[in-house]
Amino acid sequence: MSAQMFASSTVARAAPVSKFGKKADGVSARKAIARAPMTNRRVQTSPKAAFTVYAAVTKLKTAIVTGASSGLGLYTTKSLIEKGDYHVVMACRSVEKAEREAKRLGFDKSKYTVMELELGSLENVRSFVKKFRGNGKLCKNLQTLICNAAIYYPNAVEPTFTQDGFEETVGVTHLGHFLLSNLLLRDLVAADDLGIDKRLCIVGSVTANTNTLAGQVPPRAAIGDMSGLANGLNGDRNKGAMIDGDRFIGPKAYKDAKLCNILTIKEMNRRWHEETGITFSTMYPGCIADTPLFRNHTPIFRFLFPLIQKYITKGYVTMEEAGNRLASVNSEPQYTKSGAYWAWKGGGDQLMDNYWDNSNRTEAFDNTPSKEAGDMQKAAKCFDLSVEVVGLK
Ligand code: LMG
Ligand code: NDP
Ligand code: PMR
Repeated sequence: MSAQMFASSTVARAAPVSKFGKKADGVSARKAIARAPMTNRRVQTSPKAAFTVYAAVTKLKTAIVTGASSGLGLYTTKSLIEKGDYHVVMACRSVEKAEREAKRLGFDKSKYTVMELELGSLENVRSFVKKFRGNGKLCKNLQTLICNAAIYYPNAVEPTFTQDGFEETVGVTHLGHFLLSNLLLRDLVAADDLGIDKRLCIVGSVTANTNTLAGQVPPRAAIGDMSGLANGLNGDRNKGAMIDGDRFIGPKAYKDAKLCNILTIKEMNRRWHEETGITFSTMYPGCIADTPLFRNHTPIFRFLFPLIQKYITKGYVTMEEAGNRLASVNSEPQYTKSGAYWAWKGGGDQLMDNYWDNSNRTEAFDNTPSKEAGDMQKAAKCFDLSVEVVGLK
């Protein structure tokens, strides 16, 4: 990929530069995708013969899931494996934990591969991509990248830092994924046509969306002029460790990172959807109030939070249900609208006027982003700054 790929002014909105553009044979990536044989859609006359041929030609689609060793990522992996036609790359910081969890949930060994991915190290992200490319079969069948991992320090008063010196919450949850998804875009485009479109999903959150009640709980997400990001997020508790350059606040760093996740998808969609055909999406899975994400909260919070979400807001969803939602967004035909921010009805997780409507909890809709999450000038600026900070330019 050339540096040109990322050269986009936040002011001038030129047509996307053609960077996936040419495959070895000079065919544009989009056309190459369109022309690839639809191997798993062949029609046969005899059912038995059809089955034999189907089994022989059907390839497992590869899905990469980051943070697949816990919570939402683990149950998304389970859901994809249960679909039958996926091989999941569990991209995890602890290979041992991921193997243990896969075994605990009884995953079919032929349906997953655990690979080490430490999102707090740019070098590790690059080496993950290299190793993934080294596995020709998995790489060739790449259908979706699911950026799910995150960390949350609700009570932190002092920032901690990634190996590259970025404030850790944003470093892992936004910047690590930003580098990963930019690098793997090329592989998504080049992968075989598996009879289904390619997807790239970064998990968002209601708490980043200030047009919801949950998003109004202080401290609210706000990335301001992004001066902290521009300076590399390496300040101290008083200045420069937050994206807005201001004083460090643990829970705000998480909500800011989730805001960047949403903005990244909106901007990737604007830049690349048309050219690559990839469906870019983000989503709010519901309030999975009992995952280890809240491990650093007080015990009283961890006790009350699931109860309140279950019985009062009704925003609670199980890890299983949330996993099905994220797996569906990456595999089902009803989620091919690129640039969408999916949320599910019910549970007080949407805009004010729908708050207590719990009559239909299964229907997903493209949620209206808050002013900041839908600000395309900010999306472009955040993207360009992130490109510089992770060294893509
Ligand atoms: C703070 O801690 C940290 O202090 C701060 O530094 C920062 O880290 C922040 O953003 C993170 O967290 C949280 C602290 C204060 O809470 C606790 O540690 C105590 C546990 C409180 C649990 C609150 C969970 C809230 C979940 C949703 C609430 C829904 C509200 C109801 C809907 C109303 C809509 C109009 O936490 C606070 O912010 C204050 C806590 C106040 C709790 C209010 C809850 C109201 C409901 C009370 C009913 C209780 C019944 C229990 C369950 C019933 C089951 C039958
Ligand atoms: P968990 O803490 O259960 O899972 C987070 C995953 O991220 C874990 O696998 C964790 O690894 C991994 N991870 C953390 N740090 C790193 C790192 N440096 N490098 C690589 N992987 C890392 O949380 P959830 O399942 O709840 O969260 C999943 C996603 O859902 C997040 O994006 C979160 O923002 C989002 N979300 C969650 C909500 C909820 O209510 N729980 C609500 C809205 C959104 P390890 O297993 O080693 O800890
Ligand atoms: Mg919230 C309908 C109201 C609603 C919903 C759906 C959530 C989801 N929360 C709601 C309301 C409230 N919360 C209210 C009124 C309060 C003040 C009492 C409140 C408090 C609260 C705290 C302290 N809520 C929290 C916290 C957290 O630490 C969680 C957080 O922000 O993590 C980043 C959280 C959440 N509330 C939610 C959801 C989904 C979360 C977890 C968000 C995430 O993981 O991205």
